[in-house]
Amino acid sequence: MRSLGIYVTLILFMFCYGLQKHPDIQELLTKFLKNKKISWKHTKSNLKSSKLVNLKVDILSSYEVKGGIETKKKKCVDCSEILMNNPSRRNKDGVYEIYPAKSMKTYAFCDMTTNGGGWTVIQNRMDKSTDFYRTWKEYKAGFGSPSQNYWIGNDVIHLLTKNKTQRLRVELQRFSGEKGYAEYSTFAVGNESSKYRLNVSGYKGKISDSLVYHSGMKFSTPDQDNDSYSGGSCSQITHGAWWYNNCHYSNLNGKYMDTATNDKKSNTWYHWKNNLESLQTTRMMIRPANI
Ligand SMILES: [Ca+2]
Repeated sequence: MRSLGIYVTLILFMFCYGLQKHPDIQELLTKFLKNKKISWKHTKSNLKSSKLVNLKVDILSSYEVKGGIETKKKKCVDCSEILMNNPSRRNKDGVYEIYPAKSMKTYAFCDMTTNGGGWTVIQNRMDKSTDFYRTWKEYKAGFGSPSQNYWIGNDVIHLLTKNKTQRLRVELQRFSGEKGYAEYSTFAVGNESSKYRLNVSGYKGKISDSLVYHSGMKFSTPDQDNDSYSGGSCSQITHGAWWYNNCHYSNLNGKYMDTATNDKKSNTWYHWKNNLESLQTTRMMIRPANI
């Protein structure tokens, strides 16, 4: 009896301090984790026995699993879809990858905070480091950096607004620090053959409307005059690229000034203060209207 006790004690010793991996659990884990990008390691085993002479033992093994189960990455059309698929992104503003079309990947700044988030920023200006006086081709493709100054591109804006009714939110800040916004319940931009024609309506907000005057107009750049002013190019005269009419009440892609200046060439929103004051920051962002 005494020798059996020693024998069992030796087995116990092996299990308790040998840190053996439980074979069944190992097999289950291996099967479960097959083809998954995940790493795991055995960390601890415990043996429990009620009597020294009883060889029926329970072994508890624990494993530390690192990584996550690999799932196929969904290609989200815009920031609202990213948020819908991954609610943990709420309040996490930043640059995200979006797919305005299946084969078209681009990067956008997503406002995941304002009024529930899910906004795709299509225009952002914060300083003069990026020149916005650019050609048709550059406005078509987009330019700048999504985390700083940028225009997302007219083709992208068209793709994002062609299938679902989009809401537009324009956020402005004066050099005095005063902030304001305008929202439009409908915002859409046509394709290139329509010259990216603007369709915008349904204003509400704090800075008065200065955009509906441009609804129905084609986009114009310094090298493409599609405006309704017969005396010249609004784009060249007012140093911007916009859906000029005869010529503008808003010119958010106009020249960036270092201080508040009344100048028709500046990035301005006329009806906010009924002047052509240049603005310190501007942001245009869109989100499906049904959110
Ligand atoms: Ca003209």
